[in-house]
Amino acid sequence: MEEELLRLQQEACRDLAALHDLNDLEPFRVQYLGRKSEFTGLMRQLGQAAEADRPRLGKLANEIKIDLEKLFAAKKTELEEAARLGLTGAPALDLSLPGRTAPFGKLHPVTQVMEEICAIFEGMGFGVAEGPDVETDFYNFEALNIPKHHPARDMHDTFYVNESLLLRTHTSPMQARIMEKQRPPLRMIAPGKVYRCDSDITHTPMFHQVEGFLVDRKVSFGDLRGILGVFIAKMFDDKTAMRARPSFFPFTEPSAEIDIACVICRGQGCRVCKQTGWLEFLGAGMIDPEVFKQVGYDPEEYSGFAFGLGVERIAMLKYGINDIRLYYENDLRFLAQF
Ligand code: FA5
Repeated sequence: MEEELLRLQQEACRDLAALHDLNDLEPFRVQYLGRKSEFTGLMRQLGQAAEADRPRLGKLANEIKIDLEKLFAAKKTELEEAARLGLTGAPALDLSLPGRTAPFGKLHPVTQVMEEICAIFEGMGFGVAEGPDVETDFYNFEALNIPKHHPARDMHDTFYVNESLLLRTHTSPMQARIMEKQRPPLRMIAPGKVYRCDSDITHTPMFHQVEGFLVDRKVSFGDLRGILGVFIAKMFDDKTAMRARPSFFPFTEPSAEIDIACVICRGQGCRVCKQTGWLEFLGAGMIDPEVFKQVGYDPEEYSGFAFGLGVERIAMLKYGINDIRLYYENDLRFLAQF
């Protein structure tokens, strides 16, 4: 009988170890621990054993039973946990497989271009300053020689917060804010967000500009061309031609619209440049004496140039994107390419 008990114990342990499925637990219990199991049959036969052997065999049978019940309970917990984690039936863990790397995030393409623009001007000695997105009517318009009811206000489609506060429509207010605090010589850029009630494939209601200006004695339009020429060569390449067209801004005189040779067709004429060979690039000019008077500079002593460029526009030219709205749809398939 002792041999029978030990054999059964061995078989049960082997079968239990081989179990991998919760559904196989009940058949196992019936087979080894159930009322009709071979083991229960052996327990019943104990009464027929020699009287001297009975206590020892009884003790052994009990120990085996308790042991098996414990192992069975532990197996049940193990399989239930595996099922909860969804690991049932999964192949054994292969520790030699390479790990899964978390994808890296990247800076938004507009931020990348913005940083590149700032780095180029910083390399030419320009300082960087930032100003408020919610601006006063005074700095956004009045200080820039755009009084109330001036037709130039129509160019800006302004979002007003109240009578005297608005979302700035350009970064030019930073000219006045910086100049009234510092004396020339000045060489500054002011990057930031600007807002206009405007939306189509080349315009968004929020976009980025970088304002730049330089004030000193004897600054000329030639200096402006020189600085912008270096900028264009670094941003694109030194074969990219530029030209200045007469334009109008109330805060610069003379004013110019600067174009660059189309970066897609190299000036030959294509759909992007509407067959002209040129792309509008930024607004610029010599700072108007009226602006100098507002900030207390003597226009007889000082002169300076200013320019304002649209960052999304440059990013579109640089990457050959023809719809500005793509930058703000947050489609990762688009953004991940930069
Ligand atoms: C200005 O905003 C002037 N402050 C620029 C300036 C500064 C002139 C200093 C002279 C001296 P303009 O409205 O043209 O100018 O805008 C400048 C650039 O911003 C445009 O060339 C264009 O690239 C970009 N831009 C204008 N509106 C939008 C818009 N809705 N969405 C995206 N980019 C725009």
